[in-house]
Amino acid sequence: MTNEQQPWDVVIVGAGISGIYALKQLRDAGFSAIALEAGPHHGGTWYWNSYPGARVDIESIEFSFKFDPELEQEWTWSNRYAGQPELLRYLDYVVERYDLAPHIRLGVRVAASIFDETTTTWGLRSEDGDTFTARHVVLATGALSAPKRPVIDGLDTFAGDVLQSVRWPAGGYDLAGKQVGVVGTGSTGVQIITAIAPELGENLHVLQRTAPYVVPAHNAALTEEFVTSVKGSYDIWREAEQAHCGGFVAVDYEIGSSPTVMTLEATEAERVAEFEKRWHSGGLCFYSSFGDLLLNTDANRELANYLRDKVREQVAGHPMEEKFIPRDYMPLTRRLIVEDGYYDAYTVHGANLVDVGNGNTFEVVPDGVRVNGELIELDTLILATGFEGVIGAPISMDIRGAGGVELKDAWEDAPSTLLGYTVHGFPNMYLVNGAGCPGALTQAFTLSEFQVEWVRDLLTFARERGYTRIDTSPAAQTAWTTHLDEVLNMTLFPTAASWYMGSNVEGRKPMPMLYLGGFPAYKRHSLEQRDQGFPDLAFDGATERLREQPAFTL
Ligand code: NA7
Repeated sequence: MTNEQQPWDVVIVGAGISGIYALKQLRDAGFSAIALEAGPHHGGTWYWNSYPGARVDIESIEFSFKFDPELEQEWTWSNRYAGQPELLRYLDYVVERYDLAPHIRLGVRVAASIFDETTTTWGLRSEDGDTFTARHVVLATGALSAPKRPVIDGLDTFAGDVLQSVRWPAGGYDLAGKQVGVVGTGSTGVQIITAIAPELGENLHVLQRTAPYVVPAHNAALTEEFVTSVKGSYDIWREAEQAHCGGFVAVDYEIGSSPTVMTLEATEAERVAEFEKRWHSGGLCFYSSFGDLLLNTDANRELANYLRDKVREQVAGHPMEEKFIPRDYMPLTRRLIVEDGYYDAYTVHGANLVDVGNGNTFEVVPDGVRVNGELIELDTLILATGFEGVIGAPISMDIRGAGGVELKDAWEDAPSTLLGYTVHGFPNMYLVNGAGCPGALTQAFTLSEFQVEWVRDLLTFARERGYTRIDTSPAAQTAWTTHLDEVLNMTLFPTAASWYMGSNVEGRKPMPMLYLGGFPAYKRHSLEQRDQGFPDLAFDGATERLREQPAFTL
């Protein structure tokens, strides 16, 4: 047990992409800072998700830091979409290059963080009883770090091995000769199924509740010519990312653009040509297609029909053909799934698709699973059942702000923040890639870099003026939360049960958690706040400088 009692200027919780960058930026700005990381290695998502087939769904040349042009030139990605091992090597390289490892405490899972009014510090305690004191706390705990424990009858009775995708055994797991069930056909399940189907064939049983929309990645080794061209024009790529709604822009190895007309204004031929272009490019670029796909049900239906036809082409003649066709949600309202060769798992390798949704009964028993009373014997059950997204990590900790108010109580109905950075009543605490920002919908490096630099600027502003306590204007927090809700309700996102809405967790009603106005609008609001001297933050209790009627508009 360690007792690092001196108040650090900043304790960062989490050493994934945003925690690593926060450590770099805050130390460079002269703050004493450490990062506390629950895992035995830094890397966050890219450490924990070591399951077979784990790979990023945004192109590697974009899914990387932009803050140091030298780093961009030094690092060369091998594949269009980097696999988990390569992404972890990249983060290792960053940690080593900027000498950050001495400032990361590994194996420290923060259990509690309590604000002390008398000293204006946070006291943090780990599950093992280590304690730390900090003037400021940055929660860089990740949007997808708290695994969801699915509610499945009999799950605890299973006699075989249960593997959770996000806690894959560090030394690997030998699937050879085993009967294996996979629960979950989101991005994670689809990657696992595709990776293990060639080895398992008909010994693989996919327990699907909802058929997904899967688009190809067209992953490939990057050519030297392409890498050279990107390295010669990285500034142009990065500028385009900053202006893009989701912070990533590649379409078919080039900086893409969106159609100038809306879906239903285009002719049928133009629409199909546009969708085909994105299908042949591969990846998430459907998000930057017609501007109304996430706003208009009729427009979205055009894409749904197109994607359903693409699925049908791939499974035509399969006895379960109809079960592969996604019908239960509108495409893009849950993250599109990017994978090459998913349907080959069934049509070539013979994996079994088992429908556990649509009113079918599904329970786990000691020998396997029973679906509609019929036993499927299994040795291993893989849970790719998702995460308690966005708020899962913060509310799993005992975080208590001024007056002992608990964060999980303050956020009981929905998380409320100012611009996704601060929470009223929780002074000197900052979120990065958490609730209230465009996290999950903006690529993680773009967003993390921007948010971390904003927090750094805020702390520098306060230090220069001798302020020690920073709290949030309740009126501004309400205004931001209202704006976030209004923007969300302009979109189709609320129609889907998804981790974006918190409604993938059994028993939880949908709640607005993310800002859907796009990264450029988010940036504008953040920079206005910073450049006007943070008019919605109270420094050392001085409330008279706060804006009286804060408002946010698109
Ligand atoms: P997701 O996208 O939340 O997918 C979870 C999957 O698990 C999904 O198919 C769920 O079915 C299924 N699920 C969850 N609970 C159950 C129960 N109780 N019974 C049967 N099936 C269940 O998580 P992922 O990890 O795949 O992806 C998360 C993000 O990581 C993704 O958006 C990318 O950004 C990367 P459902 O569809 O709810 O019927």
